[in-house]
Amino acid sequence: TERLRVAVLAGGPSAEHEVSLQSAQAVLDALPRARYDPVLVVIDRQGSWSLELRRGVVDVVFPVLHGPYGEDGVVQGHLEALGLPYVGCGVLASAVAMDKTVMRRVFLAEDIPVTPHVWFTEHDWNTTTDRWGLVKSLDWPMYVKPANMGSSIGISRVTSTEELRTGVELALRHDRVAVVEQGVVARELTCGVLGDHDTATASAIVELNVEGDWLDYEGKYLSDHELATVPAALPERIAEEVRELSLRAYRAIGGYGLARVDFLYEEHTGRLYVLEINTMPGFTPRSVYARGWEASGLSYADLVDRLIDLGLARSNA
Ligand code: G1L
Repeated sequence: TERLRVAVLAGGPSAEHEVSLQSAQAVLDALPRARYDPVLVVIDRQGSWSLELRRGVVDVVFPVLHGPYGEDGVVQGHLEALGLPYVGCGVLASAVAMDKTVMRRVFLAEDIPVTPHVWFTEHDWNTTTDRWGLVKSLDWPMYVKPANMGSSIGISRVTSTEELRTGVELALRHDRVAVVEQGVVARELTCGVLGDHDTATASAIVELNVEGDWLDYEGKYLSDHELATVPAALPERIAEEVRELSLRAYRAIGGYGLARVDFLYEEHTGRLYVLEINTMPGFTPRSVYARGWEASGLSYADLVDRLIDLGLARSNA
């Protein structure tokens, strides 16, 4: 039987260009040659593709891209327009997950708990006569972020009105919308989701044993995380709730293929908050996503296999 031609799409006009190339190599290495005939397609920093993709040239595309363009639905839409099957979430889920405010509004509409926060536009900030009023529902410390979560730049932890002002100004240099989140002291958990929109399942839960704040947030999840506990030591009732909320969050954004859902667990109140859903999580064999599935009995090679099958199944639907 013919081997499946898989284009692994990597690079892109993003700060994480190099990370993407390294991860793409891990995906390439994991593809069993008996079933797959892989080709690496590199998008350079200017946006040029090393190989033009069209039907007949490849059977399925595996995007391994980071940030705006790769992760926000733009590439997914491009592949849809070309009529090419691809792995992972579609246009809508990718775009929703990329915008912190839209993601939270979707979660709130579905009664999925999120941390207290507010959002406002650059225009709101510059025209209000009461800037303090914009955030008065929140307690210190607060985290100020650009709404578009393409990267970890533009984020600050603030503990006074003066720091708030500089933090908002920094965030608004990266996006026209800023989000201010209330800091919550809590354990950090993450859970992998895999499958189609309706029958997806959730992996073992991973705890990130990290000091302090969320400033290096992306780095914590992207890098191979030595300080992770797999599976997390949790009361069964909490573990069940994490898995259930993960699947609800996935369905709320219209997820397909995979996503990683990150949580805060406030131990003293027993409260769980969904921090975010990531449609293109770190994906090397040592990533928290892969390790969660490994603890659930799914190897990295199985994971890649399953994702490719799902990508093909969607396009046949
Ligand atoms: F296509 C998948 F499976 F959905 C997929 C693709 C890429 C999942 C996760 C990733 N991750 C990335 O591309 C990365 C840039 C975050 C590096 Cl691992």
